[in-house]
Amino acid sequence: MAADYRPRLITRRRAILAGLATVGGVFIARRPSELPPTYGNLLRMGDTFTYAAHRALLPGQSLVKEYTLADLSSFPATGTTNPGDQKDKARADAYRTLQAGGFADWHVAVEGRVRTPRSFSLRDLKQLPSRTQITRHTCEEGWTAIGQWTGTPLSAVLDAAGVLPTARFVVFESHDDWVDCIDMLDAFHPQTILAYGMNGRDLPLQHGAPVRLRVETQIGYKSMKYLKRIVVKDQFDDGGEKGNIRNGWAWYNGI
Ligand SMILES: Nc1nc2c(c(=O)[nH]1)N[C@H]1C(S)=C(S)[C@@H](COP(=O)(O)O)O[C@H]1N2
Ligand SMILES: [Mo]
Repeated sequence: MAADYRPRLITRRRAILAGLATVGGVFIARRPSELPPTYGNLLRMGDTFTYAAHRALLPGQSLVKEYTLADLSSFPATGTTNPGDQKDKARADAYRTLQAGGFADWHVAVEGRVRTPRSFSLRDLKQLPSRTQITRHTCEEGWTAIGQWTGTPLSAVLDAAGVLPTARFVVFESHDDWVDCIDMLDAFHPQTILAYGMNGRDLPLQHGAPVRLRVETQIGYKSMKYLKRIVVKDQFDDGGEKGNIRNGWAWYNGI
């Protein structure tokens, strides 16, 4: 499976320029065979177009720009900054307990359409190959920041569990009760990582400790903090009430 998603070392900028040169033909010739099914209403038609255009114009695994240490900026924390403070007491307590133990008992489950459902501790993740990348985070609220992230490529975790050939989406759940998903192209993208380090240190509490997702090909809210569970699915899953589509956010928001 992983072989289908082998990285191609070409920058997204170059890919976009090359793509635009032949936009009409390329768009028709390389239109993704199937779009995620649940965009639902008229206002979300732009998302479908963005998704189709990205999937058609960009070679699947082109990399986003990476920066140098000299480019690091201050990095605000938004949304949940401590799941121990959330209203739901059971969830808050569960997170506090993990935190009090230095996350030694934290695990992320990898389930669903995989050959071997597994659970990874922080230590397990650190024993898999690691990747460090300095990237620009873009929040839908209008700010950007550059940070360095270290973690395990999601592809390594998915390969360890053995994704079944029919699988098409990867769903994520967090300790603050977020649900979101990405498609296989983003899941196996070389810069999509489960990050446990930020700017050379353990991932701080406010930025998603102990492990967050980094989806560098999409806008900030796709990079889920406080990861808890990963479920591989054959079908698109909008996350129901908790999912970002029903809460007015775009499911696909490529940059
Ligand atoms: N679990 C969880 N993940 C989350 C959020 C959140 O509130 N909870 N906020 C999102 C948004 S909108 C952004 S911009 C980034 C913020 O990451 P940061 O707090 O490290 O800057 O995380 C995203 N992932
Ligand atoms: Mo955001």
